[in-house]
Amino acid sequence: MRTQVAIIGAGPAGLLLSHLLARRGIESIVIENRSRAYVEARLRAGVLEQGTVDLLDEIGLGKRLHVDGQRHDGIHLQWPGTRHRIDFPELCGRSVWVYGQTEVVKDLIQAAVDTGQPVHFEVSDAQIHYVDGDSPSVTFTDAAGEPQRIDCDVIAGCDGFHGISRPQVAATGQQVFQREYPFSWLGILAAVPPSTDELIYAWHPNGFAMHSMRSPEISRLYLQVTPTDTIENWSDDRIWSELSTRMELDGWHLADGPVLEKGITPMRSFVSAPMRRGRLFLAGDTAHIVPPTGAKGLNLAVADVAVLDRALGDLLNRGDSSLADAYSETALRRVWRSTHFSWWMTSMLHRAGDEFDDQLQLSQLRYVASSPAAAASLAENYTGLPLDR
Ligand code: FAS
Ligand code: PHB
Repeated sequence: MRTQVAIIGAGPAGLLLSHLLARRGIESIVIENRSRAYVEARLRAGVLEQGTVDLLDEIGLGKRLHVDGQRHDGIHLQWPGTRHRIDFPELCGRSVWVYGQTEVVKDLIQAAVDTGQPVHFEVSDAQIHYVDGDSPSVTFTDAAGEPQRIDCDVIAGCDGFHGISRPQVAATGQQVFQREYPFSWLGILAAVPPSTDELIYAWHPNGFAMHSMRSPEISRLYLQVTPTDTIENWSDDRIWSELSTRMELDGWHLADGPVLEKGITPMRSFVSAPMRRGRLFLAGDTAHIVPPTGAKGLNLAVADVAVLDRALGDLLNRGDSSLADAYSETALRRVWRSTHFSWWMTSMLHRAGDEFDDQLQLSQLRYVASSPAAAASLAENYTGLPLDR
């Protein structure tokens, strides 16, 4: 096969990039090693930044988001005895939307189907070739077991943290910055109406807890657990009991109900630089991972792709490589901003140290709740800085 951009990975990064490039008249082919049903059902992010929503609206992919998603004008920070609301529009003039990543991926795949965008699911043995020249290619085995090759001008590595793209960059010199946190998140999806209209991030002596949601009927909640903890240690009853303990507030009750899904996710910060090697460009989780406390993962993948789309547009439509040559540096500026904010939110809310650390965290929480300047800083980072910063 021959195309202009071979995209590895049909997650949010790869799918959105193919849609943006098509709007510039640039052809691409997406390959994905999982099935369509698998990627559409993979339970992940829940919050979209204002910039992400604006971009989806701009390209005509925001319709269902504004029907099934919910605009949120704030979040709550909580510590024993206090629940404080951060008012986004008042502090920074922006909001966020709660709309599951599963739904974003469904909308992006449907758009690919509607526009005839080639997406090959259930491929295997994908390999990247000749990225240092100007005729790179990707080989793979397709779902029917047939060997395939895509000759292209550019390869976009959108294959996530465990993909094959980052190792290609590592082979010619890579800087890795990472931090493993001494805790993980136990997440549940529950068939119970949310007990709160807006997200609650709660500091508690037992550990962090969070209340989010997916719809008026479905709740999404998280608990800080140890990094070696296993889901077998956590019965549904124990999960609900601990969530209730950590989020309790006079006069407020956490409703429980059937747990539909539960799992434990490790927490890490990870940045790999540069995000390019020759004609291979990395975007999304393949290049960086943030702890989900700042709701940045999916939104950072979108931000990478928005920058990469413009760069490839100039490169492939006008032969101008200046934005492509600046891509890694441009993308990494926002990666580090989101990485810092995610680390800051995580460090403020998760118990991991001694009483001295506890007092620092409680002081930080009280300061954010009492200082409009501190609250505005949280608000503008949480709702997302404009994509061009
Ligand atoms: P993705 O990982 O989504 O997509 C990469 C795609 O490439 C996958 O479909 C994969 O199957 C495919 N692929 C991999 N190797 C391949 C190969 N060799 N050949 C072909 N295809 C290949 N973010 C938040 O903001 N909030 C959250 O609460 C949150 N929770 C998360 C929970 C978990 C368990 C995980 C893993 C991530 C979570 N994230 C969260 C982050 C997540 O949403 C990512 O930021 C987002 O999926 C990034 O999108 P992509 O970069 O497209 O990577
Ligand atoms: C979610 O709803 O899954 C969610 C929301 C906000 C976060 C992390 C996860 O910071």
